Amino acid sequence: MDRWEDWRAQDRETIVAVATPAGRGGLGIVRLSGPRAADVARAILRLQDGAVPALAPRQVRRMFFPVAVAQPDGAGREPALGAGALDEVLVTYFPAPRSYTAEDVVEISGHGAPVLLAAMVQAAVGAGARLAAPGEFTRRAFLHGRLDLAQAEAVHDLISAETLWQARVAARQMQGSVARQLGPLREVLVEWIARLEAGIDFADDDVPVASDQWIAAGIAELDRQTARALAGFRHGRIVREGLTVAIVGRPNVGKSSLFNALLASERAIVTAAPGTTRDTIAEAMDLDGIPLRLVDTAGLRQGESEPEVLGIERSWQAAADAELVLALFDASQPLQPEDTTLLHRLAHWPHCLPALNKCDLAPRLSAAELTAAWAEAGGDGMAVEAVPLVSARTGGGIQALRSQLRRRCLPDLDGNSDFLTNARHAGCLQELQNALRRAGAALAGGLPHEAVLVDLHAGLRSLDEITGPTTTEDILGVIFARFCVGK
Ligand SMILES: Nc1nc2c(ncn2[C@@H]2O[C@H](COP(=O)(O)OP(=O)(O)OP(=O)(O)O)[C@@H](O)[C@H]2O)c(=O)[nH]1
Ligand SMILES: [Mg+2]
Repeated sequence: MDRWEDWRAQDRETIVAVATPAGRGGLGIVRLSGPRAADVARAILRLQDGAVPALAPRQVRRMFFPVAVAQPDGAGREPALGAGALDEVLVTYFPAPRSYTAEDVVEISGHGAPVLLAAMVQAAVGAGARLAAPGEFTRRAFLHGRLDLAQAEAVHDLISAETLWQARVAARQMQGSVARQLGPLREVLVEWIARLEAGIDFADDDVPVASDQWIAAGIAELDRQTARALAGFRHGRIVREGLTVAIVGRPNVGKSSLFNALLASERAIVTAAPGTTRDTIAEAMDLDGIPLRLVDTAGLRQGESEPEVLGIERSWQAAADAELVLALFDASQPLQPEDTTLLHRLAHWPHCLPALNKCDLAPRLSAAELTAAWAEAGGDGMAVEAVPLVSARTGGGIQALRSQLRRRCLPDLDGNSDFLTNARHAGCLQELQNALRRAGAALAGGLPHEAVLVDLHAGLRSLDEITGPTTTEDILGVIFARFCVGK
């Protein structure tokens, strides 16, 4: 039996799982889905008078989970309330197809004690349900056409979101933003395929065959659109995975102090002695929705001891690994030789932002002097007013620095949250682009249109893998296995 058939057979079973996270909570939800969901709920729940409850569609009903169901102490004994209720629950019944899975669904909301929830699941299994596999509820929603694949994956992203921004992007994708974004591209691709097919089928008739020049222009336009969608993925990946910012500078300029100020926590040790930080420290922070990994590093100078030299090597490694390097200088002292060395080393790095700290003290190094030194070292023309001026001690300028970091991380985002965030989707688009380029090359090489069509069809399959209709079972298996049980 192949996996599709296997899944369809499983669909006829009724599944059960705890939908709320493991652990204690005020409330906990047991979810049932499948043709027998209502029967199973009726078998394990009772009304206050001990009667078997009726389930009204889309209405919340108060019921009881009887002790006798949780601990049946004799065969054939009717689960009456007599000995009492283990829990008082609220039950909602969503008949097919207007439910999350498009099957009959019952949600039992009880108190969030793990033993109680486990007993309810156990009772449901006793009444004929089966434990759900990870992601099985969402997989059923996909197989029944309630969600496309990109939407189903967005459910996982929403649950895993660590910042509100990520949640917002995932929520839009759950509402179908990926299909909406790629829809026009797909339409044009299908049109070209149809045109070429018609040209071949009716070659002997009077259907005008598109000129190679026209087809080539069409393919090139598709390629441009694909490239645009792929470019959006760079931002999308940042939203999804975040990025790393490393603070570097000579000893004592206040890197650890700034690290603490940005994190709003005394995470790193700060002392007046240069060479305090010996090893890199990384902490996660939320930069207005972008998950950021902030790295504090050992001060850069000619190391005096082996541990210091090793620490300095790690600083450079951290800088090399970071998407943005914040190069920190001390505004209360003139530029030191170590500062100049650092400027020279960083000047040609693509993502470096020089900044001035200790601006609460009498100034001995201005933003103008720093930008002049930066330019002299070979750095790109940096505007004097673009240099962040902060005081890690008083907190002055920290908010402005945060905004500037955000702009540097995502320069042209403008509140737009419609872009690809999923690496699998980007991979499919990359495949599409490769196919389009092969098609273009086939055409330019004078190959027959049949050969061009093979590539265009391959491109369409890649595009369709994003939202699902032509996705292979293997990919589906991988996607839904990442979900937690109960989703
Ligand atoms: N006045 C003032 N002092 C600061 C400021 N930032 C840091 N300092 C002081 O500068 C000294 C060095 O601070 P650190 O944060 O340890 O400097 P660092 O760059 O991490 O130093 P290393 O770990 O040795 O490389 C400490 O005495 C801090 O209190 C600031 O904005 N203003
Ligand atoms: Mg330090």
